Amino acid sequence: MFRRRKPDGEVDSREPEAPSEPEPAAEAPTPPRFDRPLFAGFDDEDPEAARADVEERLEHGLERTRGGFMSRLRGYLGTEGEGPSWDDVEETLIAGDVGAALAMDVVDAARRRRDPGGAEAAVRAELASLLVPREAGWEPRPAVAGGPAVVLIVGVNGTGKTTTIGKLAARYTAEGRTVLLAAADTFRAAAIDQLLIWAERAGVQVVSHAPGADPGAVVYDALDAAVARGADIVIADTAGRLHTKSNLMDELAKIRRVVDKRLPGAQPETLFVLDATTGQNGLQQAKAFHEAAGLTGVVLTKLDSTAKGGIVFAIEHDLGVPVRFVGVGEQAGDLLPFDPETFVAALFA
Ligand SMILES: Nc1nc2c(ncn2[C@@H]2O[C@H](COP(=O)(O)OP(=O)(O)OP(=O)(O)O)[C@@H](O)[C@H]2O)c(=O)[nH]1
Ligand SMILES: [Mg+2]
Repeated sequence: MFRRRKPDGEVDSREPEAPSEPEPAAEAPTPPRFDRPLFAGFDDEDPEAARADVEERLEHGLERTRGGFMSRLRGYLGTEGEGPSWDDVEETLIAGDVGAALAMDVVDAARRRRDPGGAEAAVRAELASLLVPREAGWEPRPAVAGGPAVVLIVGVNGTGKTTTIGKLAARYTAEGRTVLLAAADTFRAAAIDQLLIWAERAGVQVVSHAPGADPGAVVYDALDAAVARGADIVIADTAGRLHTKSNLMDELAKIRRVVDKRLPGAQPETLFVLDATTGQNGLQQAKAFHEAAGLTGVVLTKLDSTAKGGIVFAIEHDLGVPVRFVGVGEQAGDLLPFDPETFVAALFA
């Protein structure tokens, strides 16, 4: 089923529909789908409770990592007597996806530190120092008066882009913001339908064109619609798979030009979605996207599915770009805001 662009530039932004199912009987409009407590880290009411909530959920999401390389690491670092075998520490960091060069640097610096807190405190401090500084409570903000905040979600196929958009839409809606989604992954018809399903769950509108349509035109129309409707945030899904890698990068560059044309100075947040289970490979992809598209943040998905969460340190250190959220499951509430201190505390908890 194709969602066509109507004549005169009018945007087709219908509610999602099930492709070939018979029409369901008319139902009352769905009530608000999400309670605020579903989403971790709202801090307008009780910042301490919000922080504790994120920490608890993160510890749970990091269970595999904590039982995996972190458990071994803590075992080596806790050795009494003459101190740890630093070779074992280094190997364990590499096994946890911190990366070979970085693991060596961390160990060298930790040894030199002669931390009065011991080897664990030294490694912990060195790991924490790899994470880039950031403002607390970051969120996408409009850069142009009267315009929406613009978020482009990019990354290779299957990493969790569409799911992350669904989670973000639900989260920001629960915060009381108006979210509009742009179905700019027009490469596959199923991608549009998947976005529509998430949009329905979150109760947000989608601007979509037919499969195969120009993604730039979808984004342009979404920005138009957002301005007309006074939406607070536009989040654009983009293709993770095109015929060639250069097609993919060209398309992203074009989408950015379209944003600039429709909302000059909009400074879109370009969030790279990285599947934590792909480890150092994923990091190489991130670097390629960063060169081509200028990433402003990373969303690390499937952290719940890996025992090697050390990739966080490698990404931030190598890219110099902050992780903004981590995905710890497939449900709407399974996206946690990322805070370096909380993350390191959860790893070593
Ligand atoms: N366990 C877990 N699964 C996740 C997470 N995020 C996404 N997934 C799953 O990963 C799979 C791929 O997610 P999608 O959102 O379709 O990925 P995508 O990047 O949009 O994929 P393409 O559109 O094919 O490029 C789905 O089965 C999601 O449920 C996460 O944080 N944890
Ligand atoms: Mg997708």
